[in-house]
Amino acid sequence: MILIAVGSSIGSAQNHFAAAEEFLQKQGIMVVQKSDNFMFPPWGGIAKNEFTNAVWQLKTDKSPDALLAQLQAAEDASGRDRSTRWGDRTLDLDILIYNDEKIETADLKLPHPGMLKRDFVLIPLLDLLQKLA
Ligand code: A4P
Ligand code: MG
Repeated sequence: MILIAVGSSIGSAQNHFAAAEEFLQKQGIMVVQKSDNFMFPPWGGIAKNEFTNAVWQLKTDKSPDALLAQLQAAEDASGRDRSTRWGDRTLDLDILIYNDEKIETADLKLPHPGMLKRDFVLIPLLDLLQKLA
């Protein structure tokens, strides 16, 4: 199972999420199930806006690295400004798990190290798992 965390705190999250789904589909990355969208206060002390967060299940033959590159391209297409880590963003797409892959490189950590500590990941994740049950 491939799961990603989806987040937005600048502009219309609905629009960014819809554009991301279409972008990924064109690259052969299918969104097979989506949690509801949930609103959360900004976490981490740097972002200032409210976030919309969700978790999506994907289906793709792409490797973890190739998937990450496409997620970053989708973020770029939304006008993402990367100058501030943890800052507000139009679109953030983080890989949570990619089957049972364990990866610890500078560019990709799997499973995502913060996923079990963040309510903005866990609550959408539970919603998604309920939909899959
Ligand atoms: N990277 C390493 N592992 C992964 C992975 N599993 N998935 C690297 C995606 N990327 C991964 O990410 C920084 C680098 O992480 C990338 O170059 C990639 O190679 P980024 O998206 O450019 O920057 P970032 O998102 O600011 O950093 P980071 O550490 O991913 O931050 P988070 O954890 O995403 O936190 N509050 C709420 N309520 N909701 C949010 O979604 N998000 C953040 C950002 C802060 N506060 C939030 C939220
Ligand atoms: Mg990120």
